Amino acid sequence: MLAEILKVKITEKRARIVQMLAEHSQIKIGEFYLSHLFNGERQLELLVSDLSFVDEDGLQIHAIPIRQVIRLLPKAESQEYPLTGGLYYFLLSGEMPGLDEAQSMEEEWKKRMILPDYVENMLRSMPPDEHPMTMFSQSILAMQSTSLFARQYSDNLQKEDFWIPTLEDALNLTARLPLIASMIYNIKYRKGDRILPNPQLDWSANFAHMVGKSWDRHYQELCRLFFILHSDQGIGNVSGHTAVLVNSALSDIFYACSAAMNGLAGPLHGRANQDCLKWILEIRDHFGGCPSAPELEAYIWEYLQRGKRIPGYGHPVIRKTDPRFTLQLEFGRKYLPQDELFRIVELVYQVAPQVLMKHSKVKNPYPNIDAVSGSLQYHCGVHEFDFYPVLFGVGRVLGITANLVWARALQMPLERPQSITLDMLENKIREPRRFSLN
Ligand code: NMX
Ligand code: MLT
Repeated sequence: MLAEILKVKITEKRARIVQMLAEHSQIKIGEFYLSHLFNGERQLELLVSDLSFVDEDGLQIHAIPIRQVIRLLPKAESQEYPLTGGLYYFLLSGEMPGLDEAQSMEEEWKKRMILPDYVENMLRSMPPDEHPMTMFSQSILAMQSTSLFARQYSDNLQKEDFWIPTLEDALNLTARLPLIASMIYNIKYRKGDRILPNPQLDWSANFAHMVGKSWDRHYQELCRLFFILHSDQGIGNVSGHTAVLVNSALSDIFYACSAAMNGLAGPLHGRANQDCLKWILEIRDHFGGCPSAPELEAYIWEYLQRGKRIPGYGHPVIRKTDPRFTLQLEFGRKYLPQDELFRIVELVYQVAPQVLMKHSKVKNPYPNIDAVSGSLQYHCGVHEFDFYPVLFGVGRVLGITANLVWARALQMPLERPQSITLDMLENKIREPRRFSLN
């Protein structure tokens, strides 16, 4: 049924691209300057994702702002946050699902929630001090041998059909994510205990169940919110772009997502949630609790003087408080307003933007998705903050795999920009006219 819907949309979008290229292939979309080569290509519109878009106001999925997405996605009876299956259906199809469609995606995942034994054996044999993100990336990579795309590609799969086994791979990988993440958690922090999935539970609640929190309805709701908020963010971000780049070589979804997770593991990207919670704990320990606003202001000044970055603050694109931060803040205000760490997070939000504006060249002094997520996890008993980037990764693989299905559907080519040397750049500066004729 989903594949049928996709087939119709793929035909329509392929035709739009063919027509655009036939009629307007020489139209100028933008221009770039020398500075772009040294500022991480900020604001250059160089990639196409028809799933989501980020601008200074934050994320839109299929042109709907994330706050509305959360409001519109279907919720199961007596649940406060939407089913993650509905989000995945929406990402892939572009159509807002009803409860039936969301539940049918959840059922599809349940059928596929099986992990090859060797993944568990591999995880159990890894050193105890291995970072959980390394374990997560390795697990995804280890399953590459299960890729249907890779197998069918060797058997003469036609280009127009590349998306079909890619969709199968996407469904298989995403179904296994709660199993992999909970297994890593249990091996690292719960003496290796293994809890089997409960077929009565949805994908997110099953994760909560498999890390030993099936009794905790707040944690189930937090997981639903968390995974949806972390799912997609265009494909210009490091993890999204890495996946698209790797997949453009026709490396399958497992190769691409493993690579993406290695990018997400960086402190400027997904690891910021781990660093942020650690920093909030340092503040608590330094003051023996929640400080006053002037005390915190002085602390942050001193911290910035040491050349440090405030984790969870700033963004390459968004220029205000990230709506994904606000949605989580609202969860905290509802369920844990008196929690000490959450109160510190709220105080940092009051104090840090003004200090950052005065202190540094930061373009956005406001919080991003990572400034609050850890405090909610911590309150719900997930204290092991080096695990938080894995939780980010579980969400992000949803958006990445949906993008990769579409990248194959739209037959996106091998990415291969040109690189040039410093001498060549200096020659262009000396002789701009000669080069602008190119
Ligand atoms: N704390 C202190 N100084 C900052 C911060 C911050 N949080 N963010 C930016 N700056 C400063 C910094 O000095 C930078 O200059 P330089 O590169 O020379 O050190 C200057 O402001 C200009 O940076 P921007 O152009 O505003 O930001 P950019 O687009 O380069 O980077 C981030 C965006 C998100 C990487 C950056 O704001 C940052 O490092 N934040 C902390 C880490 C973080 O929260 N990352 C998570 C982002 C979201 N995610 O999950 O992926
Ligand atoms: C993300 O969710 O990927 C981050 O906000 C970083 C980005 O958008 O570049």
